[in-house]
Amino acid sequence: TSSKPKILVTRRLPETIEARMATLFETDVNEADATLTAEDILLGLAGKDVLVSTITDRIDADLVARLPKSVRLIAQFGNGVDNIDLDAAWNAGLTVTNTPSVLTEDTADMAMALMLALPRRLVEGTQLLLQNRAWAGWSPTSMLGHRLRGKALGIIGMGRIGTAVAQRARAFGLNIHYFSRQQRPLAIETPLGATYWDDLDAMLSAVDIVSLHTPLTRDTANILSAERLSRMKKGSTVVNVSRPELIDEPALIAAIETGHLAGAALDVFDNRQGINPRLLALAEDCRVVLTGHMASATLEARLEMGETVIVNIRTFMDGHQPPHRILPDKLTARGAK
Ligand code: 8YV
Repeated sequence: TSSKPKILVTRRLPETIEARMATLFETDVNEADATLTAEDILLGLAGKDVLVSTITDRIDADLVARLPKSVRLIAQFGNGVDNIDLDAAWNAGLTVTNTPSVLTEDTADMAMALMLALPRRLVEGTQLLLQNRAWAGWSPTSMLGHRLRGKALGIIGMGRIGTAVAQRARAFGLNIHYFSRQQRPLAIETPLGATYWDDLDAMLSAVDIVSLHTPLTRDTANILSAERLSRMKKGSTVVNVSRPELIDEPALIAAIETGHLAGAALDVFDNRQGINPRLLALAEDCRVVLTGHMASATLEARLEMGETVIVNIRTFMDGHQPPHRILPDKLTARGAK
């Protein structure tokens, strides 16, 4: 038997990453690329050292309790780890790592793309041409949208991604407001021209666009509750490239239907029973822009995420502290969904 670390990879990864993993580790990849059941994960992990997981793997307390003793590391291919019951993992003596930083800029780009898509009617403009198979030609009053410059953007969660969004938003002439666990140091805040709010409700009633950049934890679940959505300005919008559970989705849909909110641009939405038909109807009406969890979906980010997973595994298996270990005091673990 080889002394190489034995790893189970639950989803297909870019070819070059799988190839590198295959040379470095005894690698078992879920070729089917469909989400594995808990039973399949357990079967696949027999005799393994490492589980390479993604957001689609639900690693709850029950699964953690049943993991083979040989498994000591959960190396998440991804930044958010809300699919993992961190408390259970830590209590079981497991190390958990993630792949932050490498997807920050791409995710922030997508937030800007969504932020622009709504007021500049990007999807509607394309659909119109496709439906008519023709263009009616320019007119002074056709397809008027709204200017982004000068609007107030409220960022919820000013970590790496929130800060990258703020940098971009500043270049677009937005006035930046943010709510975060802590105020950014002035050295960061000043160049961003950002206003810190310690009261989320107050910020929500002052901004035109709300963009979510907080991880999903026990504390942040439903952070945009029905009550909070009702505090938002009439005609304002929501952008979400984080997690669906941060928003009371039925309340968001209702707020757009009644016209209280002008719309939403969502890269993440509740898909447990498929896309809510009312959300689809709003998308058809171009008041909602929908994409399917694409914010970090660039080849470049995926390759760097893969490399980061490899570094985490190698350092851990060499007996060192992996660079992207998630420490128990870092987050309030929410536990697996
Ligand atoms: C990843 C994400 O693709 O990194 C995250 O938190 O949401 C996604 O962009 C996914 O998590 C992969 O596990």
